[in-house]
Amino acid sequence: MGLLDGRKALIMGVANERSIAWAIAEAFKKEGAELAFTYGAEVLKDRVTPLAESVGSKLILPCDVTKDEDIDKLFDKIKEEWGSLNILVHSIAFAKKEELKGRFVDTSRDGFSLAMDISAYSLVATARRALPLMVKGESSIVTLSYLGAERVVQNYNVMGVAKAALESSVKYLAADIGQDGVRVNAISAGPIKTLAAMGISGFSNILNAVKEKAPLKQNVTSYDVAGTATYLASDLASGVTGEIIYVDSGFNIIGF
Ligand code: 0WD
Repeated sequence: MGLLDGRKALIMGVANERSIAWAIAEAFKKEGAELAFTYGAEVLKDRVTPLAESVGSKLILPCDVTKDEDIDKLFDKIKEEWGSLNILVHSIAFAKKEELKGRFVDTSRDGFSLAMDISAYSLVATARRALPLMVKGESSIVTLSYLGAERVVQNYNVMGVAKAALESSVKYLAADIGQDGVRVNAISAGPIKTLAAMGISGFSNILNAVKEKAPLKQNVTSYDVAGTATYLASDLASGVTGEIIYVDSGFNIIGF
């Protein structure tokens, strides 16, 4: 018997097989979940489709989270095909490359809004549409954050501010929709070499620092993150909501 037998999970944020969302999808599949996927841009369709099909998914839908009509259509389709939903994985973030280097003080108005919109507001926008479909007492929303939300990480800049908004949104959402029997949590993951991470200037220095200083003396993999996502999505975490859970080899506890 799997931890997620009979559960329906919508996975948002697979760009390729290195994506954290993909490792989560594989782990969910292993535990018996039925999966649907979204892709954020038409260019990603050809990459996401074979991956989704390899885990038996028939629902592979477009959704650019900056467009309300895309989100509406996505959840209309989920309602039509599934009727209900148990798990929403939000593994989406974006900032313009030029904002992920240099001085934070130089952040542009456009760059700030775009990072906030895609990386933080999209959680609220998708949760609102998911909520009417979610099964009371058996539903969970999981998003991905990073330590840069609460500490200054060089070059992470506006994305750190967006992650702070995301983590706060997790708490406000959890408090708001707990009454609907839906839990909301974030995983604050250690650095992992993915497409999104490669956009951060000096990312390999971050990987090296974690390996050297974290209690476990190694970097995490997307499979470490997927394990915690599976727990949060399952009934094992039935009493857990509004939390930011670190999966970072313990790096966040280290002071001087
Ligand atoms: O070190 C890391 N990789 C960490 C990532 C450490 C801690 C947290 N995270 C977070 C990221 O900030 C993000 O929230 O994990 C989440 C997933 O990131 P990832 O797996 O590292 O990166 P990636 O495989 O690039 O997936 C992010 C995806 C996008 O990929 P691209 O590379 O095309 O930007 O977010 C999606 C897209 O699939 N995305 C969108 N989806 C819908 N609408 C949009 C959009 N407008 N923009 C980006």
